[in-house]
Amino acid sequence: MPSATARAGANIALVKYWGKRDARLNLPAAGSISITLADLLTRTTVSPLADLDDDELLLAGQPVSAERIVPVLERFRALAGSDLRCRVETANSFPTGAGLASSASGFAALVVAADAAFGTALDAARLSEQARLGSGSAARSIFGGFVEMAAGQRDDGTDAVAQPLLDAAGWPLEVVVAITEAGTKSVSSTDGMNLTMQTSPYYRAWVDSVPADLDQVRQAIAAKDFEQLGEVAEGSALKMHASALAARPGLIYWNPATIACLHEVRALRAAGTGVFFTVDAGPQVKAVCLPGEGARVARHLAGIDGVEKVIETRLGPGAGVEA
Ligand code: 2P0
Repeated sequence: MPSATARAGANIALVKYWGKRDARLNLPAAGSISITLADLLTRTTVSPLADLDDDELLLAGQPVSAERIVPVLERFRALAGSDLRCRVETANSFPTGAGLASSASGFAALVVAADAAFGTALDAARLSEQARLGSGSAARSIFGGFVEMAAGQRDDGTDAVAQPLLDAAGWPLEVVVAITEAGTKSVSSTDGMNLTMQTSPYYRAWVDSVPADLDQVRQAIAAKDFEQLGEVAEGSALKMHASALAARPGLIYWNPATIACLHEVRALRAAGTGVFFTVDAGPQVKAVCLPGEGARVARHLAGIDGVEKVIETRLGPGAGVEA
């Protein structure tokens, strides 16, 4: 069986995913809307090999535990009627495990490469479902541009998949990522959302508030209304963190530089720059900018004490196989 290589971009949610209705099938408690990024890429090669006893995973050339990817490969083996174990080689173009959504681009690239290697020819919705089983946010990285993930209603999760809303060229927003702490991660997203679900008095209110945000963000994207998009997206990020802060023990993902960046983004906006922020389960700040504003926002964020690095990117395409 030939090997196959795929690429996928990380994504950042504008309406956040934080909580599950079914942990075993990784079904989200609510929908989410994200943008897929062009330059924060995972590249993954899947090689089914006759001489392997177990699946193997190499991250940037180093052997690491294959535990999280074996179930994904098992499903492709079952679909293909194959028992071949795989060598999987993967590398990220950005820091891994620091709140930059490496599990999203990672599982999206993995399922697209596995689908090609095993010849299963799944359509995009089924690829999104397979990616979701690896990591909820990965379902969105199958598609480019603006993407909506459905919570779905079915118990088997076949309707909990993402779909594209608008491609990257349709509204070419720019994104600046301010890295305030490279290479660390306090509490994983999976653990953080479990703790929030189990202990935060604000969890239910958070979940109940998501559908209205989805409606408003869908409308803002259709109308290219940047002001409305930013207002709802900042609110979604802050509400998600508020629910996590109220868990026991409270989850504090931010550091002083994170907060300084949030204030700087609001100061830039007050002075006329088209920009809003969002923050995921880590200390990095993502600034979403109107086309042409990214370089200026990057200069400002790079000047903040505690910002180690800024990455400038833009909206990008969905996951795909490399020729
Ligand atoms: C998001 N995050 O919507 C939210 C906001 C982080 C904060 O999706 O348990 O790694 O694997 O489904 O996908 C990160 O959560 O969690 C995430 P699992 P995942 O982007």
